[in-house]
Amino acid sequence: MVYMKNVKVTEGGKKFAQAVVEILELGGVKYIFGHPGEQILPFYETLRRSNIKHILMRHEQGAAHAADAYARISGKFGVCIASAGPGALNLTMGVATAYKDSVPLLVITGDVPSAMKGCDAFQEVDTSTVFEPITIRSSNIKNPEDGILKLKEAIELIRQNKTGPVHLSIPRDVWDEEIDYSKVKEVILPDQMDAEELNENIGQAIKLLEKAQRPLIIAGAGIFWSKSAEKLSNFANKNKIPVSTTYHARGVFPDDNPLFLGMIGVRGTEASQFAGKNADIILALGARLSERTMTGVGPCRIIQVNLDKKSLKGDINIEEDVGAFLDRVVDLNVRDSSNWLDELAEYARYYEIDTSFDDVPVKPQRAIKEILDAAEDSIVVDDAGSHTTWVTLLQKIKEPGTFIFSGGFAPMGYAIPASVGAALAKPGKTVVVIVGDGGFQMTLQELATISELKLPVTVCLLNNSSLGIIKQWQKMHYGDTYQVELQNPDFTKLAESYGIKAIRLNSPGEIYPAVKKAVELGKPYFIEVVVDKDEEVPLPSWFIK
Ligand SMILES: Cc1ncc(C[n+]2csc(CCOP(=O)(O)OP(=O)(O)O)c2C)c(N)n1
Repeated sequence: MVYMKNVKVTEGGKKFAQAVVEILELGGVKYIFGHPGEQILPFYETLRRSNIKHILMRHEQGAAHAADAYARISGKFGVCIASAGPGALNLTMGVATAYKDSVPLLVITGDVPSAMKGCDAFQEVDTSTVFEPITIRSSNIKNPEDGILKLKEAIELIRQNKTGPVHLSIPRDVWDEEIDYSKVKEVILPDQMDAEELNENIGQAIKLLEKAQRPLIIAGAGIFWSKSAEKLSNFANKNKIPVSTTYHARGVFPDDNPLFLGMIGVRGTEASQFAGKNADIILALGARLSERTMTGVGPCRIIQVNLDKKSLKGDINIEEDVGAFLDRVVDLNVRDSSNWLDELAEYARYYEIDTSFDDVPVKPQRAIKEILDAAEDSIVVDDAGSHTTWVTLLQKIKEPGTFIFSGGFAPMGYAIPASVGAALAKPGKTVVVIVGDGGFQMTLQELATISELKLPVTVCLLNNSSLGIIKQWQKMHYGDTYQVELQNPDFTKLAESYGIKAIRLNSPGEIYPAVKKAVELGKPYFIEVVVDKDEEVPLPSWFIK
């Protein structure tokens, strides 16, 4: 049970919209990413006079992706808003993306006036039913008192547990209603795992870890959310336990630590795959153990520590923040496992990718290597497509929160709007976007947002005139391609029309200096690289079905 202490609301004759703004201000919200509409206008009117800056995205999907990226980079929760019906439904792609990767988001949508609900009113849709499967909680607000309670609960849920988006749907009339504070109930969050069960499971986990002969830690993004990267390093170093990370957790354990084995799962390194298949005990910390990660895991006992109850599937489950768990095991001493470490030393922790091609059109792996080298001090935001594989295989990550991508839901079109949230989350840091020509055309309208805010975002568009990864799958499964060639516009002219400086590159030697220069300028910049349309990404044998 958790009682929310930190958020107070000034009492007396206050409209709900005003109270919402005050609660958000007190909750430390600096930015709200959104797009207005009739049913949320009272809230916009109040926002106009607040300290919170509203970022006008050009599509609600962009608002959700920007808020998601803001959260992923800052480690705080993101906020996105939209109007009723179409506005709300446009948010869903971004909300689902955040849900899949357990990103804390507060999602607020307007709704038709209470009296019209259920009357098939203009723009009416049962938003909560739509949002229910893609949020940890979705509520229809009935009155201001209920709204205050649900908002405080939402903030507390996402701030403390950080396991996904919470949605509130607020009818137009409720925004303007005055609150009767005597009717506002106390916030009570559902209990987490029963304390007795938790202690028993922790006891069992410690016993197992103490006698492990071939232990492996799988570190997930929960380490980032709980800001426990240092605790993880201390624990692994002290006990000499090797560490693999999931796709999302890249950066939570230093690439240059000899205990680091690289990523595990579908894109796993040799060392991680071997360790996962041969470990006797796996300690999964803040990882949801998706089917993609589990392709790298063999028969063994799994201790899973995760605040997100829905992801617990280990032999011993500990529903707890990973940082709190690591505090509990600080004195633990596992057996000497030097034989196991010697065995693992035989296997590669990095991918061997040849990028030395000088061909024109440029090979995508060469282009991406040049871009990543030039972006080494920037936040890199990646989209979904064949370029994602090259980025995954080539990128070395120094610290958490410097690389984000569209994750477990993997929508094309994530990267451009996400760059807006990423840039605002870390002022002073530059952002480099890597996106394909297909994904770019799904959310390119956010170039307007980037340009208007003069954000230090360099967009690197890899133009292979096709939906590259789908083309590759079609060839592999059906021997031919269908509906995957793209007739593209002149991308540089398009970017220039948004007021963004743009260039097109055709040869490999031009890429590094161009990206470096763009990053140093610290202004919106657009670089199109024309790449080989027939180059395919390597597929690991366990990925080919
Ligand atoms: C919104 C959405 N629609 C469809 C897909 C399926 N899909 C995944 S990657 C891809 C092609 C991406 O093409 P492009 O952005 O040009 O990148 P490339 O593969 O060529 O590097 C498609 C259609 C998806 N992930 N998301």
